[in-house]
Amino acid sequence: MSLNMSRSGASKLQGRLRRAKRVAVLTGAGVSAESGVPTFRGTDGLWRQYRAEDLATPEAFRRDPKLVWEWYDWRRQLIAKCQPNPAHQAIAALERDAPEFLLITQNVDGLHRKAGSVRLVELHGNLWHVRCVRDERTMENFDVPLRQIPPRCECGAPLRPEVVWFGEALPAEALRQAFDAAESCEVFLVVGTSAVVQPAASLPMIARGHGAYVVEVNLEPTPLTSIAHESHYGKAGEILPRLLGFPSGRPGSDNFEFRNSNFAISPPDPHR
Ligand code: BJW
Repeated sequence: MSLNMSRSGASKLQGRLRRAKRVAVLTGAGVSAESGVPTFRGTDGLWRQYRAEDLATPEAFRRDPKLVWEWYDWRRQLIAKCQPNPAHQAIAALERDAPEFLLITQNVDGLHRKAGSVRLVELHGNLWHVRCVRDERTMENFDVPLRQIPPRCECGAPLRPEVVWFGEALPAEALRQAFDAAESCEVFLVVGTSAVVQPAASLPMIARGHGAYVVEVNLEPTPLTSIAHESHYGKAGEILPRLLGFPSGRPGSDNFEFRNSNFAISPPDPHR
């Protein structure tokens, strides 16, 4: 049962942000959905059409690198046409205002960077980076479509996408920064993730455990809803700019109201 109780009222987020020295944001596929990037687990999600075991594991790549690369080539072609949306832009604007800030994204599409985010870690890698399976060298590759499948390194060995598949370790430095931010931030904002994939899904719990004010934006309740101080249900591109006080995508305007989002706020915590 969710601890949140539904009632209309003002979000405390902007006040918390004004006072906060350290802010962290965790994003998932939902933040890019309005840019046209498919999510994984939604009604039209990738895992509804494809089996993760066939495409997003090291075993799948060893078994059939051509099939895996064809899938990534299709996604790269689709994502190459996508632009950041107001949710990406609001997060980039939030970073410009925050003394200490970290954007922790599970997304591999590169849209946060395109929106102007700088202080970010990509926990699950980047679709536009490739890695040699022989010498582990990584490089950028923006070929759309790919010239050959699988693409090859100068050394002749196949390249793989520089993304994190199930059963693989996340990039150590990115993970360290993400945990540090979760443990030290005063505000932790979670946007557009189903919060089922570990270890990313633990970060909001860790932040909450260390005293952060946790706010979630999603189309629907998630496993995080019960621990979030505020949950806002609706499209991130519509909710976030208003929630953060950048209704026209620009920082500084404070005049937003909760008209379209269903807003749930937790009961006050006497220990905070
Ligand atoms: C909107 C919206 C709108 C829509 N506005 N909202 C502990 C317990 C159980 C299992 C494990 C565990 N620890 C590890 C595991 C195993 C596994 C795991 O978590 N499995 C679970 C699924 C059960 N984790 C791993 O294997 C990880 N590795 C690991 O832990 O290694 C340990 C190790 C250590 C040392 C040595 C070796 C190993 C790796 C996880 C890798 C995940 N990879 C993928 C693919 C990346 C590459 C690619 O893109 O091709 O990452 S899977 C996929 O899921 C992708 C995503 O980043 C990730 C999360 O998905 P996300 O972003 O949450 O998307 P959705 O679709 O699930 O949700 C979208 C949300 O948005 C929904 O809630 C919508 O409602 C919402 N939404 N439109 C706002 N407009």
